[in-house]
Amino acid sequence: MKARREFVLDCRGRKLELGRRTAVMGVLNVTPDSFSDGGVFFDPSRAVERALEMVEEGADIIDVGGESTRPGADSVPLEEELRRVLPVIEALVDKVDVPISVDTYKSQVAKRALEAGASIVNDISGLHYDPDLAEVAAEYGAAVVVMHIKGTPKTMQQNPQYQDLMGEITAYLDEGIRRAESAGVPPERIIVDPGIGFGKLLEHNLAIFRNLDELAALGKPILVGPSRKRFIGEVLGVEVGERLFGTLAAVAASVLNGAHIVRVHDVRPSRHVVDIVDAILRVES
Ligand code: HH2
Repeated sequence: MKARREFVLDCRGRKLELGRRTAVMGVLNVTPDSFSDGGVFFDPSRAVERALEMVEEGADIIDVGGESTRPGADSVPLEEELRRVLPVIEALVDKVDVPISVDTYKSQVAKRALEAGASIVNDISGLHYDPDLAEVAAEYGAAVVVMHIKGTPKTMQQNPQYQDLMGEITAYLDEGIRRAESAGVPPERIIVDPGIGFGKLLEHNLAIFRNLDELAALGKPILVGPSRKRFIGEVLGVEVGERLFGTLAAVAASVLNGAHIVRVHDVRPSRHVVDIVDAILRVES
């Protein structure tokens, strides 16, 4: 088993140590239609309550999103996305001590979220959709998650095919890193993510978990988001509400294969799993 490389992620001055202890990013979808928790936290006060609960449960980052990117989803107009995420971020910055991330590919949403106090931009397009996003992140000193997607949420699951899965993901992420760094984002503020379920069939998702350590060649912390996703339903034959144990298995596999951060809805059980896997990884052999 290879040791994870250690990093100190600078999120607008807040330092997050990565590598010895897995960081848990808690998902907060302020949407009516997200695939697993749509509508549950659409009310801003419920969303804030859930964020506080996730911090209590061991979340190291809260990821606030205002647009579902589930397969087939349409994009949400800018004003609507702002109306969803801003009140929640504004309320949270004074209440939580952990970095807040904004899950958006739109530079104008990122800008307003960073003005409100967010410190990470989580871009599912890996800086490939909005040409201004990298500069906004650089301007505000934010950290950036560069994620791989093949296509767009609307069309990504229409029979995606790869010649060289890990090679293509790595090349796409490498290009995202290049865009971030040439816009002025410092190298130590970039995270990479293979994008589980984003333009991938079951065999692709499983191969990503198995070969995740190949992404270490990019020299950045690795984030993986397996939470409640369709591949779990495909293997186990269970609906979205019954995917906790499958999620936890994928979380364990991710950390064993080099993930530094896991993005999950179920923070407490994930925290327990990563604490155990971290302890195993730290023991002298
Ligand atoms: N997955 C989703 C959304 N954002 N960001 C990163 N970095 N990595 C992921 O794997 C990822 C992500 C999709 O999950 P969810 O937010 O639960 O659903 P929806 O897009 O329907 O809101």
